[in-house]
Amino acid sequence: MTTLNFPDDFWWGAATSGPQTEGRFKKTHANIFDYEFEIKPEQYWHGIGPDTASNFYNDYKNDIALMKAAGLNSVRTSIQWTRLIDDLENVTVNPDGVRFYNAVIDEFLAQGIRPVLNLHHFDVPVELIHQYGGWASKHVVDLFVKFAEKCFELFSDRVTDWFTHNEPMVVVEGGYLYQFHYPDVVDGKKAVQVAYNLQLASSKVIAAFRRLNKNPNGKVGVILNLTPNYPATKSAADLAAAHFADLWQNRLFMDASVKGEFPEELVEILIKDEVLWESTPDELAIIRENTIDYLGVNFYHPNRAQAPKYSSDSLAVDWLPNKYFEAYDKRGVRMNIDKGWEIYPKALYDIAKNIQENYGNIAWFVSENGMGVSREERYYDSETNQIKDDYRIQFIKEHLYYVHKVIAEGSNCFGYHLWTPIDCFSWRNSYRNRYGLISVDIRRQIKTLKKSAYFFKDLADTSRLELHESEMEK
Ligand code: BGP
Repeated sequence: MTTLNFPDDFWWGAATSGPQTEGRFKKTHANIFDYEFEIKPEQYWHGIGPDTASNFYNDYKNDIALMKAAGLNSVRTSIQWTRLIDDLENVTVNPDGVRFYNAVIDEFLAQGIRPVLNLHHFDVPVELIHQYGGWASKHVVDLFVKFAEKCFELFSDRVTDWFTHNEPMVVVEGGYLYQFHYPDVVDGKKAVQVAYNLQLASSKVIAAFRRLNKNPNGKVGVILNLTPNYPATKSAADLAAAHFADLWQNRLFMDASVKGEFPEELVEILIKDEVLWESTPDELAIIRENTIDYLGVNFYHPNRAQAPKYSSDSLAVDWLPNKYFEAYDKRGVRMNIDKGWEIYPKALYDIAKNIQENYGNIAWFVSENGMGVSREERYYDSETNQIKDDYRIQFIKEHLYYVHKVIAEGSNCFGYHLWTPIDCFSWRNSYRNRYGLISVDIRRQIKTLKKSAYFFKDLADTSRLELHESEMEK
């Protein structure tokens, strides 16, 4: 048995988002999920949409008390643009939205929990897609900046920790390449513009934060889903594929957010392929001058890449980034079979080393990590009235082993947030995979601490983790 000690002021917390918890109650606008559920409810697991979610809008006090009971000292959620703003063009605020987010922030603070607020968690107002083409439009970028300005004016007196986007690459992939989020477009050139516009939005919001933030301790960052792209083999073709995947999936947002510029090599490829984004010198200056204070890293599973089997240099195929790489499913690896994701904790170490060595050792935290499991009621234990989620505890421990190791080697990591405090709505998967420390019976809205919540409370209270040999070096 080994004992690992973490820093005293470490963020022990969990992350969620507005659209996945609040429910649609009293919202003036529909985000893409609200809308899609109206028109295609069958796309959602068991026909369950975001309209009630985990009822955080009504039940936030009870939920925050449960988060406290699970030991969380910091919690990330997001402000829904579709709740806070009434008139999206003229940016007037909705009084009930302001009341609600004030009440949530004050309740977190009253419970001694640090509220961490994100501004965009995939939940663009659907009418901005219908009117302007969503993130493909720079007008939408500017409307988002105005929404962010309102957030800073209203809440930055009490909230010190802000993030511009959650996983912008998922917006690009889900909405414009691989059809897992509305508007389900497949258009590589548009995807490139959307990626650029999301970065521009993040940088402009950071500029606004520098002007409007009311709190001397205030900081702003972005949350990126990063993973090494491990090549399938050491062949030159696979190495080149993994290299491009890294440029596209990781370095595009990472370099622009931390260093203020896009990777030159990626820009050259996009120019050669005639799909580069439209930008202006003024915009590029904004990106250069408004880099992040700190970084959130979401990590669930590693990516592996191989050379594409078929060349898409054919005239019949429009440009897609997959011209250069294809996902590689390695055999014989550990899997979370419910979600279909590989479990490989060491990747978190590799991510951290990359941040340490290539990004000036910028301050960062694990902003999401977690294990989604289906039919979790299988693990219900009537004696303790708990879901005995030992697999989740194991998953957390194995990842924390590497977080500890890399901190000991000088990495500037200041926290670990699990996805998620309370089981929440997960887009088209709805409530299929449960990730929470706290379970929710979605019909009766009864919430109960799982075994992992008690484990997490002990961890947060002591900043100490006991590990067996078998839980290390996975
Ligand atoms: C991340 C998102 C979260 C959450 C999580 C779990 O990509 O930031 O919003 O959904 O993944 O994944 P899933 O919901 O697909 O199971």
